[in-house]
Amino acid sequence: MKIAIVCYPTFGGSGVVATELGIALSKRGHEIHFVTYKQPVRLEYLSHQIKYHEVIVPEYPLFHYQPYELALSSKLVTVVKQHQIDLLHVHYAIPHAYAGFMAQQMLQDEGINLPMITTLHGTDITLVGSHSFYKPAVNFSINQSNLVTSVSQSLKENTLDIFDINKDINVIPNFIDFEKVKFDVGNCQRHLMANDDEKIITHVSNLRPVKRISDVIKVFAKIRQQLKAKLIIVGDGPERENASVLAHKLNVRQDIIFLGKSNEVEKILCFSDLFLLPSKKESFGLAALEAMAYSVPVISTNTGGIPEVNKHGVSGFLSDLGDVEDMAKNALHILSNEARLENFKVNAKKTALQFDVKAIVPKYEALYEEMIQ
Ligand code: GMT
Repeated sequence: MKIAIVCYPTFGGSGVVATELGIALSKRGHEIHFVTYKQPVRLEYLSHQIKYHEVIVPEYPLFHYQPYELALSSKLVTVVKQHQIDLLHVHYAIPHAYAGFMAQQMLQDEGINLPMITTLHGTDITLVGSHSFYKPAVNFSINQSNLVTSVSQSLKENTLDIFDINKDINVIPNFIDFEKVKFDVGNCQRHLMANDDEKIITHVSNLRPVKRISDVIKVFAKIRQQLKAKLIIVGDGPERENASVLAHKLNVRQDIIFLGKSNEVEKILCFSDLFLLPSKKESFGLAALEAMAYSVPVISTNTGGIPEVNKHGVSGFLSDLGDVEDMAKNALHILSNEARLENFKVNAKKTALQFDVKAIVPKYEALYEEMIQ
């Protein structure tokens, strides 16, 4: 099949999933066309099976807001016609499903049928899409999609609660390509980050308020009272400064390393002992799944779709939102006994293996087949 994928090309989970999906589909013989404003960060190579089409929005002083949806839908029309695209897969409803619908309409005018599948990722529903500024347009474009998927059962339920949806939502969880999960001893340089007698705790996110970075720091400070440890924070965002201030206040700043944005998270995960994800909302928690794939147990909240990924008492522990006491207690339970830590590491990986790309991608392919028939 020839598939056009629209996504955010940034470090966010939806862009990562869309990119990994495109790569996996290309390896299964499909021709993939990414249509977005920048080459996706995880898209390291282009080939005859993977192409990237840049959406350019020229600055024009009359416009206070440059019309990205307009440029995207026009670009889609061009790409679909030029490459005889069979179907369109948009990731993240805003504004992609909306632009996709417009492209469908324009193509229909020329007698071209372009089926569209929309994958809902989380904040497009729970944070941004539900705002009254966007809600009617998001509701409309979800209903106009030929097929809709969500990355967890929890997100499906949220969508049905918040919007007036008149179609079935297929749940297809996010995934990991285990062929890429390799421990390269040369790259796994634990000694650069911590001493042998220190545990390494990791958090990866875009440091937005929804991620509750202050809880990450508070949990770490409690752990640090009981054992030697370093906290590595990967990613950047608006809460970074507050996190640093709180770390000073709790007297743990010297044990925290802020690494900033990175697309080599595996180099950190390979030597991490524990992963913290105390999010307020999380439709899935791809960062937790990636950690588990590298045998890192997860201490998380029990919000949204996280319980569908992190299994309480198996791959880590789940706590109520904001219960930093419980999170620290669970973290210390895992970290304070080497045999127990090893057991959680093994089980984290086993749990993650249920989300192997090989099991998940055929589910998308089945929907594509259904759509183009
Ligand atoms: O988590 C983020 O802030 C990024 C966001 C995105 O849209 O890129 O992530 C959402 O989609 C991911 C991939 O499906 C999920 O793993 C995240 O849980 C989800 N984030 C939230 O629901 C807050």
